[in-house]
Amino acid sequence: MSEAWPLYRVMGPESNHADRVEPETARNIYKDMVLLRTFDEKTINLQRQGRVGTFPPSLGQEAAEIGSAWALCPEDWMAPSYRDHGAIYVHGVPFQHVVLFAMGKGSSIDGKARVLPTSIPISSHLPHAVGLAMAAKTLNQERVAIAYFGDGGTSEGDFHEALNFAGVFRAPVIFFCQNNGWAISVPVSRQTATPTLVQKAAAYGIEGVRVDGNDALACYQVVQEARERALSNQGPSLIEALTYRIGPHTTADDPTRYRPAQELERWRGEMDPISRLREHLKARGGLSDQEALTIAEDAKALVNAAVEEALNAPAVAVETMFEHVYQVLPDFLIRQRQELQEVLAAFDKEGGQRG
Ligand SMILES: Cc1ncc(C[n+]2csc(CCOP(=O)(O)OP(=O)(O)O)c2C)c(N)n1
Ligand SMILES: [Mg+2]
Repeated sequence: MSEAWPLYRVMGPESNHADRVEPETARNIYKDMVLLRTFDEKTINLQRQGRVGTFPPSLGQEAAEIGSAWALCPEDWMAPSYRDHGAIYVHGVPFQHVVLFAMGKGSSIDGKARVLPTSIPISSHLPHAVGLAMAAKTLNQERVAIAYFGDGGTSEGDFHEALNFAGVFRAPVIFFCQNNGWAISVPVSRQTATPTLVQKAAAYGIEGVRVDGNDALACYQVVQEARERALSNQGPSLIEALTYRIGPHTTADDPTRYRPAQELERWRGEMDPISRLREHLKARGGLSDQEALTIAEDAKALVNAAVEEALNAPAVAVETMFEHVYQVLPDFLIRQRQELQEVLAAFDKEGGQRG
């Protein structure tokens, strides 16, 4: 059955689509992928030192995150999940914000970029993306919405409801599923009885595309094409980006307890998304060794400076947990906020140490 859904590839010997990415865009994608990995490695180290809370790394998923987000326009809406630090950064959330968010000291939204608050509940943001897409369609606005989620997300009712509604009403929305092989300790083979995730598109009468999720240029092109379809009233797309979560689910997880180590080798080696793009760009004359070194050094400097600043930033006010969900806060939440403020005030009065 998976032969009916061939992998869309741009790079490497098994390429089946021409490379249509502008040289400058391709370099920028590479730069942001290096930045994301540098940020990831740094944040994991800080977590191990007890200076950052639980963190979900993107290691291995840089191409899917960054390549896809580069195909969007700033007017488009993005509904991210907890692992999508790279995508939100590309879509306009300042890097400083991304760092503060990872450290639990800020929100993933800055009020300017069209990015929804990061969704921790699995797939609950998919209907929101459909709503945003329907609003754009109703208002004749030239924009799409994209939702990022994982393989595990396809088992949620919200996934099926969102795809069904979007299919019926031709909502200009892109469902971008990063199939990274695992939903915490549950392998994809226990997530679904179908050989692929993309084939679920057929049940909802929408376009389905299966892409090599470690091929950044392919991820860019498939999202660009899905965007064009959405804007020309051809409806939504489900994209399954086949990738791999090299690291743990979060820093609180130990994958050696459920995952065979040899599974990692290929994904760390020949399939590594960053070295694949670097070699591709070098081969087409779009990057020299010296430039690659400079990009790596610049990424380190940027990450170190942002992290330093974030470490020195004050802790976020607990009351912010009530923000960004409702435009007008319901009475019961106003009461809860009031109670919380009273408890905190009493705590402070007694000289308690917060944080
Ligand atoms: C509605 C809901 N159910 C369960 C959880 C607990 N949970 C957190 S992450 C996760 C696995 C998600 O896996 P996947 O969708 O593949 O995304 P990945 O973590 O691999 O990026 C689960 C079940 C949750 N956050 N929300
Ligand atoms: Mg997963």
